[in-house]
Amino acid sequence: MEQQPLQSIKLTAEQARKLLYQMLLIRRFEEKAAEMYTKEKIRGFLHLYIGEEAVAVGVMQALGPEDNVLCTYREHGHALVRGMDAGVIMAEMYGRQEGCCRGRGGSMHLFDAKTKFYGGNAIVAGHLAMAVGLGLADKKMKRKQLTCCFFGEGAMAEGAFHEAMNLAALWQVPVLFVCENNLYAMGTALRYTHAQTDLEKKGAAYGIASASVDGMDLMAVMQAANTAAESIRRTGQPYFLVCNTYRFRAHSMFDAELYREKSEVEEWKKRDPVPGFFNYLTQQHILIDNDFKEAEAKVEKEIEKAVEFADACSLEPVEELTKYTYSER
Ligand SMILES: Cc1ncc(C[n+]2csc(CCOP(=O)(O)OP(=O)(O)O)c2C)c(N)n1
Repeated sequence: MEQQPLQSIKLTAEQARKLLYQMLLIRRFEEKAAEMYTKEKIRGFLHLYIGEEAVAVGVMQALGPEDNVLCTYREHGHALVRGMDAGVIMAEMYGRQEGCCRGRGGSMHLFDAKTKFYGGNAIVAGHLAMAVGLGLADKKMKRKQLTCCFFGEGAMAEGAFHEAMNLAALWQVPVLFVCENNLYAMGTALRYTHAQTDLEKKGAAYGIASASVDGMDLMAVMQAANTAAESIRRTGQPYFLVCNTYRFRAHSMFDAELYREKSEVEEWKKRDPVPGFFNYLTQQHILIDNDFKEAEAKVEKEIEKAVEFADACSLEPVEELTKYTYSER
């Protein structure tokens, strides 16, 4: 499907500052998380979103507080943009009881019912079925909201993806499927796992309205997400959006990155979505250099506050560990 021209979105300086803040917040939060991981304050798994920020920020602008959001385990950025507190997220990653899941979920399982942020899901493609369920519930209850489900292209090689797409199309549920195509599923390149590498065609094959967009370009993602959300709200039918992006860091903190050339990563970094967006803003005379400095300073404070909060949080007492489980047995 053809994208509409980018010029159709005009940003005010205030909107531009908010978007720039969100982009920088994700970038710096993730850098800090990596640092805290090497200091062993964060343990277990940690998957960074650096390089992919324009997707979460861009898509989230098309959503309202009533909409449901589901993500993969690479979800810190989405949680931040959705409005979860950076300190509470950091505390969760530290495994502290003041975290959003009392430290029991960690980095991969952020969850916040208040902002309708339904994970943080570690099973590849598992949450697509949940998204269809949420969409079906909303449809049956005649609620107007939509469900937005982010997933990697690796999920599209799973049976659960095809089952979810089939049911979404069959039941006509208001779900926005957002594929964050960063070209690699752990160490496996797209071309080794997908017979059809034009991913948009997989949504279209189920009769679902489908489109692709440059996921390194925030303005383009916003435009595509607006079109998608508008289509779902108007028709009540699902929509499939592929955002072509790239992760600048390793799959997780345990990855020697032997499956791709450093030169490839450097090539993609030339299209870094954070400076890319800021350059667009200055070229369009929407913001000036000082706005970038101000956004950086504001983000730095926010992150410092988050770390201070997490550092001051406590571990759950051992005798409480079986609390909040489904069964006492
Ligand atoms: C059902 C299932 N199979 C395998 C895994 C192991 N695994 C964790 S991440 C991952 C790669 C997923 O890649 P992709 O969906 O492209 O997302 P990305 O990590 O690139 O954001 C795999 C295979 C898993 N978590 N769940």
